[in-house]
Amino acid sequence: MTSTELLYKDPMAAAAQAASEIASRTGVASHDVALVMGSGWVTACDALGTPAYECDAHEFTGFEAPAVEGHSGKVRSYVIEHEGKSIRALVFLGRTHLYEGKGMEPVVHGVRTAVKAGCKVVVLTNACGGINAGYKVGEPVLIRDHISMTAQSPLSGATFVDLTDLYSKRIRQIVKSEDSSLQEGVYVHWRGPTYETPAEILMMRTMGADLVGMSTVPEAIAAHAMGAEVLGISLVSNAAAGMTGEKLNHEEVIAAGKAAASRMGELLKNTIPKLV
Ligand code: 8IG
Repeated sequence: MTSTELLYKDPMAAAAQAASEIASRTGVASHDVALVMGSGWVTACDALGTPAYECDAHEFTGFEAPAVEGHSGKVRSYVIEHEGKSIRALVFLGRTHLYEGKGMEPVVHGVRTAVKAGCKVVVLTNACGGINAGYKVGEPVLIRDHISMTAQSPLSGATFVDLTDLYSKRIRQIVKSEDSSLQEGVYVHWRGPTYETPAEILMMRTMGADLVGMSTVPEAIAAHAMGAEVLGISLVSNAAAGMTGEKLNHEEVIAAGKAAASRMGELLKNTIPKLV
């Protein structure tokens, strides 16, 4: 059986296999915290220092080789020293999205691997559209709760997992004590790859949504179901459709990420040791 076949046939076995490969390749028997860096967040990693180990994600079981050469996700292992504590962070640069059409398994394989590798806390970052008019472009917002508009779950079978504290209140409080200017919001998962219409954004706003994006929710559910605590941080990269009269463009998203990278990097570096 190929590594991709194993991913679809037995996703937990594929994650356990990838985790043991990561342990032997990095020489770190158990990692403490996982970070998934979404678009715009990759440069925030610079604040974490020099990685102790880095390779292409597809070298591990269940992670697919890139469709376009040079666009592979990377896996890094960091040692973060802070106030006498030493934390091992497993960092995924880039993620698989539901809109790629490969199903749920590749979308949640990174976080499942991370939890199998020992991570008790999973930090999910993303770039998103801002629905709440109180947010500025370039502002990081903590995810307080979500609304799934994909009607898809990474779980199947009679696994009735409670999601009332999916985005850990304990962790949100620690992060806010580090930066009291951080706001919180409700994140909508939209499959994409198209952005929303203005009418869809009005619907979401009416439902109580603040942020909208195409990731994070399946990973949060998969990590939580395995017993990890989840932190979600969204970088507001554009005003959602119909909010300003402007069209959405990908360049704006990249620019917002670059502008906010150092603030977010410092935030991650200072908070991560306090989470575990
Ligand atoms: I960056 O406005 C980014 N990702 N669904 N809508 C959705 N995803 C996004 C958006 C947005 N901006």
